[in-house]
Parts: sequence; C-alpha cells; structure tokens
Amino acid sequence: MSAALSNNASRILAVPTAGELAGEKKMLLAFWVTGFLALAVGISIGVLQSTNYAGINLYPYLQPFLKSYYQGLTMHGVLNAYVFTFFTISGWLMYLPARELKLKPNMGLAWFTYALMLLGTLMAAYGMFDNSSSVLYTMYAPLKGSAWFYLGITLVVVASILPLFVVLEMRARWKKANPGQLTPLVTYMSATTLLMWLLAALGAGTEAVFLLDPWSLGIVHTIDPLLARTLFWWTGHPIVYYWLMPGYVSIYALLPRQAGGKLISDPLARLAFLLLFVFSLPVGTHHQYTDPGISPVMKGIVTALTLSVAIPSLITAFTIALSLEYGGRRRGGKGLMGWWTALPWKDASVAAQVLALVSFIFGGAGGIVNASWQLDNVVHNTLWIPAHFHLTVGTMTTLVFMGVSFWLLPHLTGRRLYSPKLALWSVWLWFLGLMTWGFAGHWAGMDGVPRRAWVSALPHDQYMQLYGAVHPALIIVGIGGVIAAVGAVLYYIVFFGTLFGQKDAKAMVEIPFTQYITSSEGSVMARIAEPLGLWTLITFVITLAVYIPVFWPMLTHPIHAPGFVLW
Ligand code: HAS
Ligand code: CU
Repeated sequence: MSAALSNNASRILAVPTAGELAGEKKMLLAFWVTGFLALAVGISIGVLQSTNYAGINLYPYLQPFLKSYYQGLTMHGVLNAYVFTFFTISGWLMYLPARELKLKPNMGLAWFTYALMLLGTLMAAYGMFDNSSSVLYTMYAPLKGSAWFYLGITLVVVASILPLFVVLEMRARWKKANPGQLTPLVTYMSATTLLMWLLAALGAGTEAVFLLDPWSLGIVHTIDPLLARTLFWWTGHPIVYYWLMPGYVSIYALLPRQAGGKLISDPLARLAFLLLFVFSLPVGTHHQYTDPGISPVMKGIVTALTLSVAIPSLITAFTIALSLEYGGRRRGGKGLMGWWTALPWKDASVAAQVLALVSFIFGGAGGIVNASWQLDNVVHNTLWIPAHFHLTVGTMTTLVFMGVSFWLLPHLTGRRLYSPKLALWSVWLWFLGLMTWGFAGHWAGMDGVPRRAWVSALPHDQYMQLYGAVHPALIIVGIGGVIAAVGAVLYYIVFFGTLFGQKDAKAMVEIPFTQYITSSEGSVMARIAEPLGLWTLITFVITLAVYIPVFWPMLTHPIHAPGFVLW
C-alpha cells in the first residue's frame, strides 16, 4: 500500500519509517517481556498450590517470602490473571492493528500506557509482598487490603483502557483515507475487544474508585460487600473474554495461515467478535448465584443470557475446525481425520494454539455447567472452578500467547527461536500438565473439595478424614501442576534463550496474516457489524437493563460492614 501512496497521503496517514517500526517493536517487546516475567513468578507460586491440594505443605519452608497459602494465592491470581494478561494484551492489540493498517500508532500514548501499568503493578506488588493484602484476586470486601494494593490495581485498570484510543485513532485515520471501506479484520477484532473492555472496566473501576480506595485510605470506615462484589463481577465476567478475544485474534487471523490454509470466513469472525462483545457484558451475576440479595428472577434471566455467550465460541469452534481441516488437506491430509495429523505439529507455535483449542473444548463445556444455575450450586466454590479456569485462561489464553511468542519474539528481536524442539516439549508439557490438573480438579470439585483452602496445613489425620476419599484426585492435581511447571521451565529457557540468542536475518519473519476463503466484500453481516459506536451503545443499554434491577435493592438497602484482616 505504502508504495502506491502519494507523499501527501502518506503524511496524513503517518506511515512508519524503518526506524519508527523498530521503535514499535521495542514497545511491544517491553509489554511482552514484563508480562511474561510476571507470569514466571505467578507460575512458580502455582506449583505450591497444586502440592497443597496433594497434602504437601511447602509454605513453612518459604517463610521470609511467603507467609501463607493465601498470600501466595493472591500473588498467583494477580500476577497471572491481571499483570500477565494486561501487559501482553495491551501491547498485542496496539501493535497488530498498526501492522495490518501499516500505520504508525500514537507511540507517546503507548509508552504512557506501559509506564502507568508498570507503576500500578509495582504498587500492587508492594501491597502483596508485604503481606498486607492477601485478599485474593477477587478482592472480596470486607477482607481489607492496603491502599497500595487497591490504588495499584486501579492504575493498572485505567492503563488497560488506553490502548483503545490508540486503536480507534488509527482506525479513524485509515477510514478517512479509505472512505466507505470496512475496517480490516484484525483492527476490527482489536477495536471490538477493547470497546468491550471499556464497558467492562466500568464495574471494577467504580468499585475501586468509590468503594475500595477511599475505604483503604481511611476516608470511609465501612464498606458494602454485596455492592462491591456485584461491581466486581460486572467486570469479572467480561474480563474472561478480554483474556480470550486477543487469543482469538491469533486463532482467526493468523493460525489458519500458519497451519497451511486460510480462514474460512471473515464475516463469521466479525459476527463471533460482535456477539462476544454484546453478550459478555450483562451476565456478571452468574458468579453470584449463591449470593443473597439478588432476586431469583434476575438469576434466571442471567442463566439464559450466559448460555447465549457460548454461541460465539461454538461459531469459533466450527469455523476454526474447518479452517484447520482446509489447511491439513492442503498439506496432503486424506480421509476423515488425515487432515488432523497432516497439520504442522512440529511447529511449536501451531501445536500450542491447536492444543489450546483442544483444551478449550473441555474448559468451555465446564463453563456451560457453571452457567446453569442449578448445576452451579453443586460446583460453586469447589476445586471445579479453578479447574475450569485453568483450562480457559490457564491453557486457552496462556498457551496461545506462548505459541504466538515463538514467532513474535524472533520477529521483534531479529533473533532465532532458541531450540524449536525444546519449545515443542514445553507446549506439550504445559498442555498435558494442565489437562491433568483440569481433569482431576473437576473430579475433586464434584466430590466437594473446596477451592482456596489451605488443606495441607491441616494435621494429616484430619486431612485424610476430610479428603481421604478423593485423595487420588488430589494427588493427580499435584502431579498435573508439577508437569505444567516443568513445561514452564522449558518455556522460559526458550524465551530467554531467544531474547539473548543469535541474530539471524531470516528470523525477521513477517506477521502471518491469513487470507480468507469468504472475504467480507459485499457481506451484509460485515456491514451490520461495522458501526462499532452504535454497538457499544446498544451493549451499554442492554447491560444497564439487566443491572439496574440488580443494583436497585442494594442501593436502597445499603450494608455497612467493617473491614477484616484474617491472615
Ligand atoms: Fe468461565 C467462572 C461460565 C468461558 C474464566 N470462568 C470462571 C472463573 C474464571 C473463568 C477465571 O456461569 C472463576 C472466577 C472466580 O475466581 O470465581 N465461562 C463460563 C461460560 C463460558 C466461560 C458459559 N471462563 C471462560 C473463559 C475464561 C473463563 C473463556 C477465561 C479465558 N465461568 C462461567 C461461570 C462461572 C465461571 C458461570 C462462575 C462459576 C462459579 O460458581 O463461581 C463460555 O464462554 C464457554 C464457551 C466455550 C465453548 C468451547 C468452544 C470450543 C472451542 C475450541 C474448538 C476446538 C478446535 C480444535 C477448533 C462452548 C472454540 C479442533 C479440534 C477438533 C477435535 C476437531
Ligand atoms: Cu463468568
């Protein structure tokens, strides 16, 4: 495109020069390295939690660093689920549209996002490391952490909104130069994800600014736990799609090409993203089926709405399976499943993403159980729930990003991927470890083993009396965690081996943007999905329609609870 542009047009569009491109790569690298460093700390602590369930209490040996299981669990959740995801996603969703549109992003804003997010992370980390804020990643009041922690999280959330403006500004510039044209797919997906996140963040943002921050600063002395939880889950549900959709960007727009084929349909991808946007906002109270103070009518409505949120992922399952089949057949796969074995399994990036999809079949199925109000009563607050989210965010999101890093790091650094063989091992071990963990965690959860419990601190007799019947499952949980940890060690050898490895001119790989079998040209669906401002408004109105009846009784019957520090 740039060659065809006149000097004037290229000035208006701000097409990046080679030097500026190098700056953009540096920016994304900073986001990814920081995110993956946080993940390394988070994963290390995760091993302790798996062994905890197997009945092995390692915390007394870690005294100066970790005072309790709960402090470790808080760090694990915050570092993995927030810091790792926010950093990697923010960089990813600014860089990829910039490359697709061949435009220069607002680098000042991009670096400001990074700096603010880093500051927030350091503040929250301080609050966790000094053991003043072992409130777990859900931050349920009236458990009370320190102001460092809540203010830090507030900054991180505010920073995570900023990439939206970088993307919208580039989209506007591109639209001005290409009037009447549809937004290219990756930019469409990135903008939808970030708009969804803007609306999503309003809940936790309100909770932080109006409830948690002033309470932790001593400006007010009590808090309304139900209101705080409900605001948290306004965000806490759609955040899972904020973790999922950036992975889907790779699955839809890059993986088909990496697998040797094309994406079956561009308009279907847009439909999936649009539905994820609209459906994920109003359903947060499905995390509160067991909470008092929310009417059964609303819980019933939310059940039905939550089940609809599976539709875009089912669309994804069929669209991507077909796209992979197409790739496999082009690579010579024959017969019913020959395409499956013909996929480029030796390519660690492809293997990671396809295995992530396989794990997500089970993660998604568990989600549908959770969504059903009656069934959720059986599994809520048991180990089933962590099992569900280790197959979703722990495998689907994280493994896709690990897979992406195998081409992205060489692309950003101009260095060769360190040991593709080790990369492949790391992928399989992460997958097998978490699938094992997930299987056993679901099993133990159905037998009533609670989540978030320091079970290994119990005297052995008592542990066996309570959990002896499920001990085999709990031992498998421990084994799964250790297998995944070995995979993680191999992964980080590859990660740092690449970062500090050999320069290689051939490593400057292009981004594998896919082609489409059905493009969006002339598609009515793609036209309907295009006005993102309108869809944001529609989603906001639907969300309010569901939430006003939920919030009303809380606002008219407030609760004033003092804070607790139980650790
Ligand atoms: Fe969830 C709890 C419902 C998806 C994460 N979820 C959680 C928590 C987390 C989480 C972190 O309704 C715990 C929060 C806490 O600490 O309390 N979840 C759902 C539903 C879905 C779902 C209906 N969850 C996710 C995703 C997550 C995530 C995605 C992170 C990334 N979840 C719930 C509910 C709770 C919950 C309740 C509260 C439970 C409670 O009691 O507290 C759906 O979106 C799932 C739809 C997905 C599918 C799968 C589609 C399959 C695909 C793969 C295809 C494979 C291919 C490969 C193409 C229907 C796309 C080819 C393979 C071949 C074999 C051919
Ligand atoms: Cu949810």
